[in-house]
Amino acid sequence: MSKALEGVRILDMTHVQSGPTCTQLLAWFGADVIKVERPGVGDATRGQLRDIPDVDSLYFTMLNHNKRSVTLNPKTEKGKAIFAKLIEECDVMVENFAPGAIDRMGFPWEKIQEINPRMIYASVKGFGPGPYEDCKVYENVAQCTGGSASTTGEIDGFPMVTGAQIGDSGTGLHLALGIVTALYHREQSGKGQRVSCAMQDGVLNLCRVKLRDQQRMAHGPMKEYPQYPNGKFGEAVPRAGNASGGGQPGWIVKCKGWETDPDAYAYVIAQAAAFPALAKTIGHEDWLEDPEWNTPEARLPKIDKMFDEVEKWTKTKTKFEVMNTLNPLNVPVGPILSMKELAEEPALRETGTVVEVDHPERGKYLTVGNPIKLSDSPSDVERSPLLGEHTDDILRDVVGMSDAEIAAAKEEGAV
Ligand code: CAO
Repeated sequence: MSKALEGVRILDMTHVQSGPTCTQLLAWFGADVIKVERPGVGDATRGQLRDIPDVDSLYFTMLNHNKRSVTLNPKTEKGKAIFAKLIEECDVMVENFAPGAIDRMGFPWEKIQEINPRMIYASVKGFGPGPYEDCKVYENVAQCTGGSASTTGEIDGFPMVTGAQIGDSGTGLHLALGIVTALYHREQSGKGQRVSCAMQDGVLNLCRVKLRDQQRMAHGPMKEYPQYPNGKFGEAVPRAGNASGGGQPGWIVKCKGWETDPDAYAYVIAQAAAFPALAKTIGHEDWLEDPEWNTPEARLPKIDKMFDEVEKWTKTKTKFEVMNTLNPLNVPVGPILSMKELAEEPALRETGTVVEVDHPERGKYLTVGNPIKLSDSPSDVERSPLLGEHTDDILRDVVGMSDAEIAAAKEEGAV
């Protein structure tokens, strides 16, 4: 079986998280991803949050699998010539430097197109065109400016960022889709094009339902929010704690052991269709005949009381017992799984979603593998490259340089 993106060559000028997430996905699907790094320095994340001295950090290794690393400084004379040749030989170029950095290297889009009209040039920036287009942006800035933080958190608390990297990895995912779409388009048009993703836009896209709610507010209170009917709505979509946000009420309830285990909780959704089964299980068969409880409308003003009753039952069961009891009854439910539990989960190991990888300097470590499964196109996880590990190979085989030319380029500090 061949890999889906075999034959696609990617000039990877990405660093930190958003760009590398994108090119790692493409590498998993079989693209030849050539990561260009500054000679002697490399992607800054190689040295960030290090757990083992002088060894590439997990931050770096977990975002740069299946890639090759070439060191190259396109700001030198020789480096520019090598870089131009790489642009000629690649199908896609991806970068997420601060605005203007690639232009300052001497390679604006017009020049890239001139060198290779089939090139797809993909960028992540913090913001799209507008007042903030020149800003540098990291994950939490994107979460705050994209609508996530203002809609996340305790009902009466301050805005909150989430652990999921929706600004970085989320935008990397968007960019990957833009790239394969442009590759598909190139099949017919024969031409490359620019693909741009702003982190603010990516986060807002993931917060789509909250912009929906902003408009719903004009037509009366949103009944699924915990502010209804006893609290207050302001002018903007409020934070809703752990309310499910959809049409079905949901909440996080304590499970057996919660006093000492910070993750002994489960999310329970009181979907109308499954309510009779839920009520019976928690010992509230009486609710089924009681007009105060037996319709979603009657329950709505006292959702908190309903979950208090659910919790009285869940506190007597472990989160897995809650899952195993309610799931067969069609009650939507999920245990709160810790990272430790996810790392140890056998089913995730079997599907390749959690993978153990061997690294020559750090030894074995766990990573998240490709979460997108294709039935006929396998995707294996291979360790990240050491800094410049493939410089000679790439200069020889892709750029077409002789050993003497490679030695001279090294001498000049171009690679
Ligand atoms: N050889 C020589 N120089 C190189 C090089 C190479 N191979 N690769 C990069 N550089 C240079 C660039 O040319 C640039 O120099 P100039 O500023 O002089 O033009 C510099 O290194 C990189 O600059 P940067 O401003 O991108 O890096 P930073 O660490 O200061 O900022 C970040 C990081 C992420 C805030 C910024 O890159 C950014 O806003 N990127 C876009 C948004 C983004 O992707 N954010 C998510 C990051 S993941 O959390």
